[in-house]
Amino acid sequence: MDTTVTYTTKQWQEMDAAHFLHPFTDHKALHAQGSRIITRGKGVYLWDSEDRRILDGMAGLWSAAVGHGHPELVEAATRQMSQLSFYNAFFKTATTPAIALAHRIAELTGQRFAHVFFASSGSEAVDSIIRTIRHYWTLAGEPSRQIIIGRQYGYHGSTIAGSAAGGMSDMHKQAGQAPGFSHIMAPYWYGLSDGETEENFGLRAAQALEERILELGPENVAGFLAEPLQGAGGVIIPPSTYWPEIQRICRKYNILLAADEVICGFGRTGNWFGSDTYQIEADLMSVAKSLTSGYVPLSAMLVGKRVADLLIAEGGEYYHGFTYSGHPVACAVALANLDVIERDGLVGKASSQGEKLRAALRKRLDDHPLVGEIRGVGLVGAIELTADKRTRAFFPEQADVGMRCRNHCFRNDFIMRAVRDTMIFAPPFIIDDEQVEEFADRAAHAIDLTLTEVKDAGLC
Ligand code: PXG
Repeated sequence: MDTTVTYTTKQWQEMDAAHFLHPFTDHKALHAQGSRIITRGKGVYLWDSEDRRILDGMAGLWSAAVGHGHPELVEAATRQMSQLSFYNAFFKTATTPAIALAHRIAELTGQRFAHVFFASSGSEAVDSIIRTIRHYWTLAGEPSRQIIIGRQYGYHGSTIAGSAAGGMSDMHKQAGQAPGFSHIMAPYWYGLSDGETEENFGLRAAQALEERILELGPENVAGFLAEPLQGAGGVIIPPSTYWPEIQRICRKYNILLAADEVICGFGRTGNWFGSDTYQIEADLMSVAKSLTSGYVPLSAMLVGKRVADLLIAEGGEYYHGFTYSGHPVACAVALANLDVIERDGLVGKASSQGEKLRAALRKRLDDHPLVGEIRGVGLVGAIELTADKRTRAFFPEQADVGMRCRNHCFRNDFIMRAVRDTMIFAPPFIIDDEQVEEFADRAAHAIDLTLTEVKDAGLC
């Protein structure tokens, strides 16, 4: 079936509504409106079934680091599929792309993470981390250490374990709460501070971890799981005081620190890992998204020395794995993707283009009545929409101002995500100077349209 021309847009929308259950979607609302059908992509742009060109400010879903349609990744997939489309790694076998990729990732971390376990999604990598942490403590002779501490607004995927570790209360309500998880406040200075300085707030938010460990009893706490910066929770960038204090607390109570680098990993923050940007010394990391630029599903759990030494020294069956752990095609695409990122200096570009993008946004929006803050690091950022620029007051939740702004973006062929009333973005690393200006123009236009709508609705 030719999936681009066989049907009209309306026919695709009808088939979509009849059969395709979308992720994280109010299906009733979507069916009333109809999906936008995306048919192709190149660089920072996507095209829909009406041949409208869309500027993709979210890189797919935080993933397309090298942009859409990169021929070298396509070629790597084709070559590997022709040679060996799949073989597993369960029964004393391995494929060459999986070995080469594990080796390459270990090198990229400077051998701080010398062991790599592959899965397909970020959720699976996180799930692997949780069970590996618990297994570690059993092997270490402290089996009572079961509790994983996460954070409000943390996002760690949508499996039962991922959603339980994350701090999204709506997900907890639907999925049911799994035992063995606890959550502390987010280091969200803009949204949660009591007027204290950013540095003091960062310390307070980190010390919530120590308080919780003492409440639960250190002998019951297995690990702390956190994104270097919180992506899906609204691009919450921690104050500079936050991570050093978290690190101190983890060391003091001997608990394992796991960095969920699914969004940050492989350049997004302007360094290879978010852990480099914030000087986090984690025991385990999860990566996905930019690992293959999202061309094929692939994720990994990276295991540091403390855990690997015990796991390997003790031996005994490790009862965990997925059919596609180390899928050769996915690993071959990842290797080609890392080649492109390295050769084209895309980690440095994420940093330099990110700075240009924030400057372009600030030039247009710093004085805008609807904008409370513009923040970012590398090529991930956020624009806070506010009802009152002076007090940074939030709009009432039911006013859905973020969603209104997202709709204006989308109608005008531009993609930013809304989290509450925070507009977030994470474009491909290959975004050039002209596209940075286009991005800022489109964002400013959508925010202007939102202001008019919000005023008309009497919300400010
Ligand atoms: N950890 C983090 C930090 C993530 O951002 C996952 C784990 C789960 O990955 P998978 O591949 O299982 O989806 C993620 C995923 C959004 C959005 O709207 C973000 C994600 C997924 C879907 C939507 O921002 N991040």
